[in-house]
Amino acid sequence: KFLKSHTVGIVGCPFSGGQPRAGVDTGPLELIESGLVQDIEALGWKVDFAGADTLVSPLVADGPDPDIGKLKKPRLVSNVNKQVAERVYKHAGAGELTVTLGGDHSLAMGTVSGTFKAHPDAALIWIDAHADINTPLTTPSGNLHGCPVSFLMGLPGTSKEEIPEFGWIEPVLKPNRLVYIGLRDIDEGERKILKENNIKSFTMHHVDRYGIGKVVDMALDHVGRDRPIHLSFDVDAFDPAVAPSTGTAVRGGLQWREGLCAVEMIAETGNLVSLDIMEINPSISSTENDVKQTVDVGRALVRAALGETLL
Ligand code: NNH
Ligand code: MN
Ligand code: MN
Ligand code: MN
Repeated sequence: KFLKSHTVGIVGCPFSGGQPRAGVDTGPLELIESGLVQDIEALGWKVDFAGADTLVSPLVADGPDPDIGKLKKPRLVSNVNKQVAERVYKHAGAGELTVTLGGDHSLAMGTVSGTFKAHPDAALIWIDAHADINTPLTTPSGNLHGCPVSFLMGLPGTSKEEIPEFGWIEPVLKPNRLVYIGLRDIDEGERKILKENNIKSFTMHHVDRYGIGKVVDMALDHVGRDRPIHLSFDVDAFDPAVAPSTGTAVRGGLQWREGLCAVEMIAETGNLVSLDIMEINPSISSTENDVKQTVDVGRALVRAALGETLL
């Protein structure tokens, strides 16, 4: 409906500056090397990807980058995301289904900006253990991977006047176009923001209580079934037993089939225009198998989004 061709545009973002743990920047390459492009082609999609040597850069700061208030590496995060937004817009504007491989979740500043520039009426579905809606004023950690949604919504503390370093981000996201699934680790300030802005949030409690199918149906009903969808998937939404190689694993998450079923249902609407796979960190593992399992679930999410299990 919203795509002009049966083409997947891949944006690889080897970036870890939105959080403190090294290794998440190697996520995109692991996914590519695992055979992701071949997976996509096998499902009958064309792939628009210039190769593993064309991932987003720069990966390091090009000058001093002191904290702004509590925010860590603010200029680096901003600069990388501005590039990501342009890359995503190039694909989304051409009518491709954009798949962005992270990298840490601060990258959603760029991916959502790029998608919404091409599809201003889009909805954002955020599947994550965390709400990532801290503002520069509420963030307990200063890690920008916990803040992207607040910038996209233009919450207090994120305006051009207050923080010109992020002035390129337009507040494109309305609270009623956003829905969360999988939450179970929410900061105090975030809880307040979610309530005050009436943001629909399906926590793990709702998944347990209603089942994932009903939850996704309610989520789609809430944002509307006739608009483009950007799905931002943080692999820490999964239970640590399913996706162990990630920086901030939280017990009690989605099982393998629950996460995939959610993505399949979103794919089934025919409205998916943009997908983020975020926070795979191959450096975090207690066994060799942990990394393989986490990369496998990331690949499976992409295939599910492209209709693998829809006959
Ligand atoms: N809420 C915490 C923070 O803002 C943790 C965010 N960590 C994530 N988000 N992994 O998905 O620092
Ligand atoms: Mn393209
Ligand atoms: Mn996240
Ligand atoms: Mn998370």
